[in-house]
Amino acid sequence: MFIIFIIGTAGSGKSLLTATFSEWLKMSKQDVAIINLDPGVLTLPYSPDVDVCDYVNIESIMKEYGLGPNGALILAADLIADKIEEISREIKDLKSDIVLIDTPGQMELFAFRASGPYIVAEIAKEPKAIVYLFDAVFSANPLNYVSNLFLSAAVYNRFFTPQVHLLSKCDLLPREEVNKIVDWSANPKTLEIAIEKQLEGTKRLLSRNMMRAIHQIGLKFLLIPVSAKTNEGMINFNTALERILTGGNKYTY
Ligand SMILES: Nc1nc2c(ncn2[C@@H]2O[C@H](COP(=O)(O)OP(=O)(O)OP(=O)(O)O)[C@@H](O)[C@H]2O)c(=O)[nH]1
Ligand SMILES: [Mg+2]
Repeated sequence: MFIIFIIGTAGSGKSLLTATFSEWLKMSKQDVAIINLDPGVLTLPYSPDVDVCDYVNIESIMKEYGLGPNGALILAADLIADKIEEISREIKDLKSDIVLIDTPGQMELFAFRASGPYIVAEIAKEPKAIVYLFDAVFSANPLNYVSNLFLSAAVYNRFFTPQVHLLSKCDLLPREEVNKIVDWSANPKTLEIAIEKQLEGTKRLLSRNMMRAIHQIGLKFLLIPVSAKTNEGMINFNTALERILTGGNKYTY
């Protein structure tokens, strides 16, 4: 069994990618299960095999503890951690080869609270990977791109789990723009040139030093462009995951 967490900022396309990639895997005759770990979600573009909403309910948490929606989401993250043994058993009983986990809309609830790394560690003692989404439209500007680079480095620093980086919603940008962002990720020099050209003052200084710091540590964030609407990039995404999780073998035989 392989466990794959889909992480990204709010609205970056986590849930739809979970839906599309699971369908793609099913078409390639892979045995896949989907877990929804977002307690605040109202509708999902897939039917989860395990749903955290069966364990915690945001509305009743708001009523019971007299909290607003954000306070309730924070408390829900801790309540989910408390239920991890049951959730983990449910996942194990599915006996699937691949488990895709859609994480909460607000990334910080999962990535930057104590419960997140605890959930990742306890959910299953199986090989894991994290998929971090760079929203293509947001990342088209070097300032936003560097902010996202920093967030993905922060996520890596929290989980120390192998990470795959995707440029999501790439159907929303012209091909040249997509190639430009992918080039920034493959070749930091081109990113530096874009920063020099398009930014000035403190924004330029900060972006340049932030990206240099990340590259000096040796962290790599090569982006694979994907679209959950057109299925573009699913093969490359799958190959990157296979490489990380199995050293190049198929998930199942
Ligand atoms: N064009 C296009 N739109 C997309 C793509 N992926 C997601 N979207 C749209 O972007 C919006 C957000 O997508 P979601 O999949 O809900 O993103 P999310 O990260 O799960 O969002 P939250 O969980 O609410 O933070 C929806 O309106 C999707 O239809 C894509 O590949 N292409
Ligand atoms: Mg979602």
